[in-house]
Amino acid sequence: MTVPHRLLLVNGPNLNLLGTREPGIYGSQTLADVVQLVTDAAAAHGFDVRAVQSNHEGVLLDAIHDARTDCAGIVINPAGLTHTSVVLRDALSAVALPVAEVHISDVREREPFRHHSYVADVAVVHVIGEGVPGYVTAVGRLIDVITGQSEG
Ligand code: CA2
Repeated sequence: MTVPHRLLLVNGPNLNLLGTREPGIYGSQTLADVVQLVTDAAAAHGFDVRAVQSNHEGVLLDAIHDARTDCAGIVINPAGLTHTSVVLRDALSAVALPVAEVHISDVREREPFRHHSYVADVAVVHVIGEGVPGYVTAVGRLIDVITGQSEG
């Protein structure tokens, strides 16, 4: 079977507020900027992008399940669900696509409750604390995994 040239970009709860609040932590770029950057980075490698952001966990789970049929990998910033959600982790594990986990801020340097990620060990790429440009780094590294140029 040929590998689809499409990535799913998932942004979790509250990331619709990017660029409107807390610029000291998350910068001033918006969610629309993130989607454009990821779309352009993927296009440079011949991939297109389906983007979803939701404040509802079930919507994110459905999008991840749907990716099974037509995506080659998933770039995800699970936001606060990173630290709480076994069901999100189970969905990512179930679809068995390569996953890149992105965090804009350096969660390792923040409150202790942000230090654990339920997603970390189902992801093959981790980009943490590089700001919004970290999404672009994640796309490049994930596509290297998909195309067999890297183990992750
Ligand atoms: O650093 C990240 O990317 C996070 O995933 C962002 C989450 C946070 O819960 C994680 O620990 C780290 C928060 C997303 C909320 O985004 C906002 C953006 C602008 C203003 C307010 C919230």
